Parts: sequence; structure tokens; C-alpha cells
Amino acid sequence: MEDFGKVAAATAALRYVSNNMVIGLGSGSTANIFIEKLANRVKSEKMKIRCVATSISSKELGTKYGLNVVELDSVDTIDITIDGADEVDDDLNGIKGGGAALFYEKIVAKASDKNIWIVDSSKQSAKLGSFKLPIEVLPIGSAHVYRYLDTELGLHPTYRKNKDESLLTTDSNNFIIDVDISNVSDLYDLSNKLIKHVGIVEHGLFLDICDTLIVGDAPIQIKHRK
Ligand code: ABF
Repeated sequence: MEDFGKVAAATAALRYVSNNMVIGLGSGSTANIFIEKLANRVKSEKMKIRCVATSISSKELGTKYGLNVVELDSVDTIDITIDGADEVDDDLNGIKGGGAALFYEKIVAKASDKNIWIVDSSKQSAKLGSFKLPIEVLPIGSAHVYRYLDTELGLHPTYRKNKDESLLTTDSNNFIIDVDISNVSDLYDLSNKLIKHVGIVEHGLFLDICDTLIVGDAPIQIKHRK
């Protein structure tokens, strides 16, 4: 079964949810499986939980399944956020944003007491960089940011495009530039440089954010950040 690992990880994440919690709903196919399972559990156990979404699509999905999706600013804190990832290393650092939702995902993750990532084993990696790092940039001046990423950082940038070749825009109406970080040795240094550069809104390096990683393929693995 193709999605066995994703389904198993999403199912295992349910055990971290209890009544009256505020839950962050991730984005992407694995998070979508979790959202459906969560909604089923909330219904069958008549639980009272509130949810905060990490994208327009997870908000729509959660609402469609009957979850109580509220705005981030209406809650003081989020108890746990359950989200997917595109690549994750042994220190539970990861790359996110393959679905272009990294900005909201990071805001919600930072507002969460605990972050749980649910992945299948294909997402595991000894060194981050097989997946291109998504960087969300303001449309205005984005060509200058592109040049910085290309000539100063040497990261071989490419604009993310839609199928019709138009530039993809995020939920916040920004662009995504994907870069190659396979030759970068210090990810913390890169993260600092990116976030300080004017025009960059956020990037998909999630360092020291994931607390617990659930890798769904059998035998299921649950890893905690050291
Ligand atoms: C998300 O999940 C994203 O940041 C990432 O792009 C995605 C992984 O998607 P999938 O679960 O479909 O592999 O949180």
C-alpha cells in the first residue's frame, strides 16, 4: 500500500491529542490524513478541541470535516502541532515548504508548545539537502533576492512555478524561490543569513523546532529531540 507509512504515522500521532487541547493542523498529504483521522476521533469521542490551521487548504479541510478551526490570534498557545516534512535528519531538523505553506507552518510551529512531525521513511536523511530548500520572498524586489541567493550564496535558485509556467504565489501572495543547500555545511549560519536579508519573508529550514518525529513505516519509529 503506497501510503502505508503516512497513514501509520498519522494514526500514531492521534495518541498525543487529548480533550480541550488546541491543535495545530499541518499541511500536505500526511497532515491531511491526520486531519481526517482527528475529525473522526473528535466526533466519536465527542471531544472538545480547537484547531489552528497552517494553510488555507488545511483550514478548508479541517472545516469540511467538522473541526472547530479558529484563528491563531484567538488562542494564547497551541498545545501541539502535527505536521509533515519534506526531509528530516537525525537531529530532527528539517526542510519544509514543498507545499509552499512554510511561512504559516513556521508561525504556527513557533506558537506551539510541542511540534510533532509525521513522515514516512522516504523523508529521512543523514544530511539535509536532497530536497531543495524553499524560500518565501516578497514579490517586490524578488529579482534582487534571487541574485543574492545565486551570486553571493551560490545556491542555484529557481523560482517555483505553476504548471502554466506562471510564478506560484503562496497563501500570503509571496513567491517561492527554491535553492540547493546540498553543499552547505552550517545550516544555522545559512538560516541567519537568509532571515536577515531584506525581501526574504521566511525559509523552510526548521531547526530545533520538531520535538517528536514519527516515522510511519513498519516498524514504526518515534524519535525525540535530544
Ligand atoms: C508540510 O508537509 C510541508 O511543509 C511539506 O511540504 C509537506 C510534506 O508533504 P507530504 O506530507 O505531502 O509529503 O508540512
